[in-house]
Amino acid sequence: MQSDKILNPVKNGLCGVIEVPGDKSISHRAVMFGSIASGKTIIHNFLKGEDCISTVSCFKKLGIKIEEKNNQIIIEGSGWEGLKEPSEILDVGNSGTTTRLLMGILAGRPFHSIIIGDDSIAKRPMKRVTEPLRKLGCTIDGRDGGEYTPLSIRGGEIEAISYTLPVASAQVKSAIILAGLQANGVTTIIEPMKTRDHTEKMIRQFGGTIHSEDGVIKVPGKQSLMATEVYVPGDISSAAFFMVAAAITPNSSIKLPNVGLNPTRIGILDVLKRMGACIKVEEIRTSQMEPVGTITVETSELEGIEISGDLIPALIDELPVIALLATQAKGTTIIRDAEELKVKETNRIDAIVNELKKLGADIEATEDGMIIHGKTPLHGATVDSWGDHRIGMTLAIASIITSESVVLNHSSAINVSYPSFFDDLYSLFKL
Ligand code: SPQ
Repeated sequence: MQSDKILNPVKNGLCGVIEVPGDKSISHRAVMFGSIASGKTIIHNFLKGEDCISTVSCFKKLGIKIEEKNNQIIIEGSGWEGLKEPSEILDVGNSGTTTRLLMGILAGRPFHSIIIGDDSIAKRPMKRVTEPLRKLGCTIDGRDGGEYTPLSIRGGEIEAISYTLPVASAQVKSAIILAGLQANGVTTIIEPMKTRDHTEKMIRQFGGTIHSEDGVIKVPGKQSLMATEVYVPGDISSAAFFMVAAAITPNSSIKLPNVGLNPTRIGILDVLKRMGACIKVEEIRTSQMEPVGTITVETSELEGIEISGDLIPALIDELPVIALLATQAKGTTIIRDAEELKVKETNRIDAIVNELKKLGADIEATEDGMIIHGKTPLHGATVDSWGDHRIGMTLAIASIITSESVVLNHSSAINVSYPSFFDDLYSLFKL
């Protein structure tokens, strides 16, 4: 993957309206639920990023008819029984969500499958999912005792369990929920911290039952789901790049309509407000079960803050771009309790600290986060995405305010979640 891009700083500020693409987490889940439900599921505003395309490709290999018509994804599901033993290996590409949620679905299916992914997936920990699924009675093997891909899964009859999540992870929670839907009995999951709840919402949308109260989730087993129509809201994790761009660039204002505002995902709004950003959230409505609204951010005077604790799961994917934001805030920003960043597409603490330093940032890594001193002018340099879409987009946003051009190596990693990112970014440049 050699895709270098020369990025020039903006001269006159950023201005405009960007409708960011569909939410990645919700797009994955819509394909998965459409594939296990009975009937025709229609998905609107599906994210055509590489990760979600990997999910579609895996379910096609599992025998599900999925096609794209008039910009909609149409899935013909026949319930759980519609999934058939694949004759080919299931390739999840770069997608952790595909890997882990797929494992949960396959745990209850009476056949054998093999999951592989790219070099990044091969380094991401899977025992966090393998272990609870084994407790349900599924047979899983993989490198290092089931920690790493390739993974071999033989599913079948499974029994409900009660399980306390050792890490705050929506992917682990979702994998157990998806297995629990097929198990004998009621599966109980205890969540130490609230994580994104798109899986729970979508079960209800597809006519299923799930109870969630005070961090305890109960999933009755042997459930059948019914196909439905899904409208995917804009991805707040993609919108975050433009929120930060507007806040740190002089003479700028960016409006972002139709952005998903699920309370488990809006930590970035809290951070921007606490740092003193000029931000407005309006036109809030509920689209199906997900809140949606319009966010407007303008050039802002920012102050450093501390970001830690329960807030971390609500902004985990935004922390690289929040680190950039903090370089333009007066004072010190401390990010704690974010060790999960080390097991994403890259070690995102090392990646962002190394790359922002090359641009002149005053930033240091800690055991569980970062410390950033601002406000620091940024200069040109050659930087690298480390093959991680969120690192790539953060560095592209940084290049808007550098004093010279930035060369971004491996920029194509961005296609994982936002293939039209550069077109949208350049549309904001004022002449
Ligand atoms: O799918 P993947 O590769 O894990 O994607 C990332 C991302 O930055 O897009 C993380 F690397 O998002 C995860 C997120 O960090 C998507 C996700 C989900 O859809 O359930 C949950 C989070 O991961 P986790 O491990 O905290 O559950």
